[in-house]
Amino acid sequence: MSDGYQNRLAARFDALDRDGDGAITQADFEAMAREILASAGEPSTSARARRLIEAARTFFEGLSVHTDINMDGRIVKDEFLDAADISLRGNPRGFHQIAQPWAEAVIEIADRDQDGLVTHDEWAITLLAVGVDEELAERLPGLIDADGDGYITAKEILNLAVDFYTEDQALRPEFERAGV
Ligand SMILES: [Ca+2]
Ligand SMILES: [Ca+2]
Ligand SMILES: [Ca+2]
Repeated sequence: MSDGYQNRLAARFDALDRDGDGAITQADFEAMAREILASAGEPSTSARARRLIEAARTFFEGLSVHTDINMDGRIVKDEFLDAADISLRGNPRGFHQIAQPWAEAVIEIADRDQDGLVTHDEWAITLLAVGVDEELAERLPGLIDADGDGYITAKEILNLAVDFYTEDQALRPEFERAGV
């Protein structure tokens, strides 16, 4: 495992541990989902809000299968880093499966005007909601929009997320800090 990969995942752990209690839990993922809903002005009772909260649960459970070694519902940092090294690094297909429902649900919420397309501005709002700083939130959408059509798709963010969690080599600096 490269130092770069380890540092990237360690920073990711700190970001995912929303309540800072030293472990990633279901509650942290729910908090992240609720922050995204709040940023979009989406009531948490709507059908697509419920899909997001459900997807957060599925994402957490998927990660747990790979990382919560003692199965106590709390992923502590050592478990997270050891398990990422063993079962996520170099396993793009496995991570893709874990993260796909989440990527699709987040895209659905990010599409604030519900026209079926997520603009760069819409995606920047979502990035801010998950803790990306303003300067990066402005630049990232242009980099994530791989086909340059002006819209961010679930596939485009999934590709980035897969690289983020599974690629041992350094990513471009913006992507190193990008995690969703
Ligand atoms: Ca926590
Ligand atoms: Ca839209
Ligand atoms: Ca695009």
